[in-house]
Amino acid sequence: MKLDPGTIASLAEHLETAELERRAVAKITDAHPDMDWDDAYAIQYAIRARKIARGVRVAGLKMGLTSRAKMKQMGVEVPVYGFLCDYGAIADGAEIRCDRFIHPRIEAEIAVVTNRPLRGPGCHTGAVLAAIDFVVPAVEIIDSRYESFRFDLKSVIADNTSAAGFVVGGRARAAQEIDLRTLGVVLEKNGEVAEVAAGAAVVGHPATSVAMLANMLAARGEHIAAGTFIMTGGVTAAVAVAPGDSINVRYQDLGTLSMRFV
Ligand code: 0L1
Ligand code: MG
Repeated sequence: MKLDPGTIASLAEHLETAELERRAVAKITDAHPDMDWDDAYAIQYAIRARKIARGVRVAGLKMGLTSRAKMKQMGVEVPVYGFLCDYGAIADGAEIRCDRFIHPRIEAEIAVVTNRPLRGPGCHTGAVLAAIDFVVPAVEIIDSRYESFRFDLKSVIADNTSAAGFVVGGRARAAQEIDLRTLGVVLEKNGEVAEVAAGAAVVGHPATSVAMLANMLAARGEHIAAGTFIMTGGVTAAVAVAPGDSINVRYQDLGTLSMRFV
């Protein structure tokens, strides 16, 4: 690690304050160009510890930058992970106030809930499929705390991978009932098709994304506990939303999620 504990703590406070005050800030690598991957995750974990200390509950985990579309959109090559907060849960069909966020974007995702622990290293797609209790459709609301969504990978990891909210609903299905790779997704914004994708957009298979998560956690001596809700990553590029926008995301075999931004 390149940053000392005091700097990690102050960057965690800086980024969390930006989130809570809905204020965009410069990417932190501008002031700390030497920070490394361990520093980036240390800042994210320090943000998580701050929230837990205030009574926030971790609602699940997320993988980010898992699709080619997202990697291309953001100019990066490696997936990242973060955590979801209880206060980010939004009901299907809700009206969502844009002033809760700085510059929200949405991503259509496939989420899973596990029914047994998953441990790396060596976790693989088959092990994940055996551990999925059910699959549900989800939409993530991302809201980078960085000005104009301009960041690099280390800055975005520290910023909890832009996590801001999530909508879950539709129809829960067993993983054996559906083919997660060919599962089609159509994202409509204001009645027009904005994005079309299939599950394979997520590192080839959404369950592979979960295996990658287990293997990344293993590097920190952690695992995915049974009963964990996991967003496997956007199948599409992120779509910007503004007051007045109405969103429908149609998932093959899993129903539709809807929301309106005000
Ligand atoms: O969930 C995601 O893929 C977001 C990762 C962070 C990058 C971004 O803000 O788009
Ligand atoms: Mg996402």
